[in-house]
Amino acid sequence: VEVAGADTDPSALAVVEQVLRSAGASTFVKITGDDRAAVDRQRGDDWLVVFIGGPTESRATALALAALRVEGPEGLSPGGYVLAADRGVIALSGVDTAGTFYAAQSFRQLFSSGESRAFALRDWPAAPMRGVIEGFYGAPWSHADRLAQLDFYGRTKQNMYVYSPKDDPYLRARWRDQYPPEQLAPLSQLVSRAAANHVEFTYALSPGLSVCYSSDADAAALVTKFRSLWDIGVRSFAIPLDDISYTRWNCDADAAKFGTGGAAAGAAQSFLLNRVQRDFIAAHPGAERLQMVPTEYYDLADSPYKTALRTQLDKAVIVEWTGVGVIAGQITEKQARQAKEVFGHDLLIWDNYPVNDYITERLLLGPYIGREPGVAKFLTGITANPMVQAEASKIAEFTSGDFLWNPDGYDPDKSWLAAIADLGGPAAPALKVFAENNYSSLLVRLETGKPDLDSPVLHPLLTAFWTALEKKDPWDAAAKLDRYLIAMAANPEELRRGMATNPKFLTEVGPWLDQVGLYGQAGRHAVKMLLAHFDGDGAKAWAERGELVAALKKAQAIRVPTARGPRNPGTCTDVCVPFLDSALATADRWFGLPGIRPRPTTSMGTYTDNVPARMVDGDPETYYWTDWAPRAGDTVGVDLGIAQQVSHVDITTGKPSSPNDFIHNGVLEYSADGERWTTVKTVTEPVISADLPEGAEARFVRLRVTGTQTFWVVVSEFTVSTPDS
Ligand code: LTM
Repeated sequence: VEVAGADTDPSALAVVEQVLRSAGASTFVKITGDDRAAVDRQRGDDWLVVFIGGPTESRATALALAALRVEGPEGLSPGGYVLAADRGVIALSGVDTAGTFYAAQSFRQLFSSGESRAFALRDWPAAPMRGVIEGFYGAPWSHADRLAQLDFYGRTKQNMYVYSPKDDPYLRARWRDQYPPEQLAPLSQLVSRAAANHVEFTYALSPGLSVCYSSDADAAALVTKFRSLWDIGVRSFAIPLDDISYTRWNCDADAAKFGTGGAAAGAAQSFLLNRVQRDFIAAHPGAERLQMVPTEYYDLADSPYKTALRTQLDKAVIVEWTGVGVIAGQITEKQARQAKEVFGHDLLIWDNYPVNDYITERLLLGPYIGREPGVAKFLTGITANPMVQAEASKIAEFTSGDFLWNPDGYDPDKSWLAAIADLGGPAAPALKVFAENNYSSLLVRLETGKPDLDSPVLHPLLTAFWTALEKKDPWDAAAKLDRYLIAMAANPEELRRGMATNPKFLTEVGPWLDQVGLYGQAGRHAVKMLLAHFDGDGAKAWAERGELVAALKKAQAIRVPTARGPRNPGTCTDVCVPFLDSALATADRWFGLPGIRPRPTTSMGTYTDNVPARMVDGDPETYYWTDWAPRAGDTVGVDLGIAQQVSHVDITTGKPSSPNDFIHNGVLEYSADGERWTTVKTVTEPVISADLPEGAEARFVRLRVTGTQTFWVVVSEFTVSTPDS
């Protein structure tokens, strides 16, 4: 029996009904109002009576809660709710309609977990704004992707979606143009779907590439565009001004009115935004607070620009901030407090995770980590910027939503498992293996101060295997490792079978999935090869080597399109590739084959397509180019696969057109294990040539930066010689 009020949230009712039907309820009686006699008539052993609706929706639930001796949701923060059950009665009561909807979502979760004891749950969100900003570069999500996302946000109690795809021309390049009707219709559908899921659809217009801040016509164009969105039901608006130049004006009038420099840019942006605030937001009762992304969105340093925003931008406007750095490894409570002071406005974090537009060959499937629970105290909320791959983004989005609801109780690993269960359903075990091998991100664990490993489960299994092999007792460790490699090898088939109902996800991740399978196969051959050699069976070891090379070649021939052209997907790269390289190098030494080419290593990113492989290709015309000026501690070097005798190192850095792009203060060093390093010499010049001490054993050779510099680094060749080469 469903007892609801005339104003009970229809989406909450739909969720409850769906849960009950899928649990086998066959007959429904709906009672609207608090007709107790009608309720009593239905009571009986086979009936479950569900009261739905908070104080603003249904009087009957309040009476039911009183009978259950459970306090109502009054006084909870927006979105809060009470969910209680005892002896055939369940009551769902939100402090507002969103709260009742969230009560229904928790009812769904508890019901599917088989919970049957009497209980009373009082629950509310820590952060008022919780959600996702579609704010990445690259192919925008499809309409179907967005509809699915909005349902997902509702299910995971997130209440914000910001529509801000960088490559939608109507948002940036052609921001003044009105949408043609055929483009407005799908937006209108998104707005309705968002409302049904208690998600605020925020429309974000980015005029910064061409706007004239002082122009009446441009202010009017902004308002006209916003009004067309208002007319289809949008009530929340944003003006992102990230990734634009603020030292170059788009019109002379701005130079004349505001002058030049950061302070002028802050004044100009405030001028325009204050007009929109006054002429549009304040003039439309029911409009949510305007949001903006400043051009300096990525740091805490005060500046003339920030001072201008702080002092001139209307306080009603919410300012966004990405943390310290565009991709903030960690965001601390202290930083959030400072950010609120330096920006002088209410803050919303634009969190660049799991976005992969800067590293399109990777999927970032690990949990949301590195944010101190206390940040929520200083913020209105967080919106996570996702990957181009909408379905695959749900893993990280689930966890960021979880953090925002209850940061103090947030456990990234538990949340991640719940995310895998939610997306994978019965295929969760296979999805787990897949995600475990696409776990990389730049976020940094609060507990360890380090990023998570690319393949956190495989890595310790490999380490244990090498150690056991060295100790000449490899069998147990090999068996454990092989069990996992079997799961990897079977992953493409298992996941494709298990998640056949989500073809979009499978299409998104196809190349990475194939690669997990091939690395699993290659890994198994590597283990068999090493064991065969250990057993003295050279013929078998040789055969396995062949299979290993074949699988590795296939894995490395896979390509995904990226902004920098086709690239090999980055599955398990930091773990699988070094393992397979080391296994091959070990075997090739036994077989007396020339060693494999050294693998380049770097901590400094890649500028455009000048990939690290170019510094070990033997061609002095090609070069690796870092993506930034190094900081102390940054490194560039080679991994030889296994420790071996090394006699000499030659490194050529800088190039004729950028002669200063070399390491100005650094050291050349080598290591057999990657942990203990020996310094060969200090480095201050672009061309480096050094003899290593006799008998030096190295697997890794690198240049380490010891002082800050403003120049980037070019390395055209990094050559290491062995005594017999
Ligand atoms: O982060 C912001 C505010 N802007 C852009 C995003 O659009 C982009 O997705 C991320 C990651 O590359 N970086 C940005 O600077």
